[in-house]
Amino acid sequence: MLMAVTPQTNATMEEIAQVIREGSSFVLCGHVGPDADCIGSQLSLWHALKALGKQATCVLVKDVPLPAGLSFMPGAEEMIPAERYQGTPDVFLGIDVPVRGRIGEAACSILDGAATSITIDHHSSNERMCDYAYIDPDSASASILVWEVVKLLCENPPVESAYCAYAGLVGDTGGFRYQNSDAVAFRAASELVTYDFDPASVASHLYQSRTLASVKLAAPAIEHMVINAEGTYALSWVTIEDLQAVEAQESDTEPLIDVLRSLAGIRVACMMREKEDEVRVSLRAKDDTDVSVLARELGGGGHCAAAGLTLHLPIDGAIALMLEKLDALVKTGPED
Ligand SMILES: [Mn+2]
Repeated sequence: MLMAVTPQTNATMEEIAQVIREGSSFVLCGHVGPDADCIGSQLSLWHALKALGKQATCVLVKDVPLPAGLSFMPGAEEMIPAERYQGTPDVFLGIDVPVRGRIGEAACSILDGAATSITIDHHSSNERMCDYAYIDPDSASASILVWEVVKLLCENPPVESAYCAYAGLVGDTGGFRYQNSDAVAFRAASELVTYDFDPASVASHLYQSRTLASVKLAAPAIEHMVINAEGTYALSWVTIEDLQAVEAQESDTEPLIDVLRSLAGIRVACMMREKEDEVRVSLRAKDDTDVSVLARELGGGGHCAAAGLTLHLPIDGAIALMLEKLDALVKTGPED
């Protein structure tokens, strides 16, 4: 681990905890297209704020229901779309998100109205969105950073805070399978599971609760799969028609990239989803190949091993472009 926090970081955990202690009303917001870490890290802190008697609301960037697979987290039912939030909080908390571009207009105006603002995150970026920022790209999840703040705030953190932080960590490490599963992540996990909850229930909710439509979508994804001659990357896609054929929701496509990633020899997996007038692209690396560089080149972002982007192209054009970019990416080889 060479670098811990980013240059955008301008506050310690303790300074952030102090700003939180002084506030009385809070809005917590994650990124668009929330995942388990995004929801888990917000809710972990939300439960702590509630335990401290603070007024706190978790807002969703878009007015769409939470993916069904994430609603198991305690407090998820109380999250509201940002545009329905009324008022101006003392503190805006951007959690698992470092840039305004990923929180949407409604949350941006809450942020602008807040007396002060804090980012706790593990995505690197060149922008500082909030007054106070703690951003550690080496952290496996945002939730274990949030957990450190929770422990500074609460002498006895509520079990829900630990549960949600653990769920975020399991989500962002793929159940401790990805390269970000480092000693810090395992230490946090071993501490979190001392709280009174069943760790296996998190795995069951995240990995063994797929919809039938989602499992059926693996068929077209496998059918479309393209693997390069060297067998080092796999690309596939599902079309709007594929989704309609099995009555799938957008969130049903999430686990498909794991089908590609599971192939032996594959270094990079690329899963694409056709939408109304764009194509959503997910990239994953199994070695040190930095897929976030490619994502950023095409207007997206993310981490070294997990990144995403949106192409405003028809699906055929998007496939051709990604094949060309992936050829170039795997030619450069992983960093040593
Ligand atoms: Mn995250």
